[in-house]
Amino acid sequence: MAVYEGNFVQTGDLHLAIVISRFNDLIVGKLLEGCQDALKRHGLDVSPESRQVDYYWVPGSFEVPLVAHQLAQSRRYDAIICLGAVIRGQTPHFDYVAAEVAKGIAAAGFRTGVPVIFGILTADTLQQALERAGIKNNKGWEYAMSALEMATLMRQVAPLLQESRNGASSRPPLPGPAEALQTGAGWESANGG
Ligand code: INI
Repeated sequence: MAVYEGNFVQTGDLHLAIVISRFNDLIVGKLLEGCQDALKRHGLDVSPESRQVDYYWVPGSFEVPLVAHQLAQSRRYDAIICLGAVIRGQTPHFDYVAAEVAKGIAAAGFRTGVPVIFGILTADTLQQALERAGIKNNKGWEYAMSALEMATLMRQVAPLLQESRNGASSRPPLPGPAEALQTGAGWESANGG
């Protein structure tokens, strides 16, 4: 058995990007503060001179996935944190904006293999958003912790993929879907057939 998990201590050589939506900047500014606080307390340099953390500003949450996807494709970063706030009371198209942003951020991660953290706060009211952005707790902290955990985990997962691509895996690969259909392998061998 092997257990792989991320950690919050091997942060010295991580490179992160934070994509920040300006819309609802009262809320998003607080999320950014929480996020920076967590990163700093885990050893990352978040200063303006930082070579570890870069900041990318976009007009609204809707624009976040495009930038996050391109940054992930650049392969410069171990993780990308997306920050924004979509508040139901402020827009009749809340559901469209929130759903598109969630889908876009998930796609950026899936397509590139780089962790892209969903730090888009969705709330019914401004009051609720404020509570989650510092009054009661600060979700920005959680988003930063998720980024560290995923970045350090993926440093362990990525070599497995590389090994299997090089044919150097210590375990024989399971057949892929097409191969399994052709040969009937997979289900039978897994079940003693
Ligand atoms: N952008 C947000 O980040 N949050 C919102 O609540 C929001 N509202 O209410 O509309 C919002 N709209 C702007 C949107 O993200 C785009 O920037 C804009 O539509 C231009 O593409």
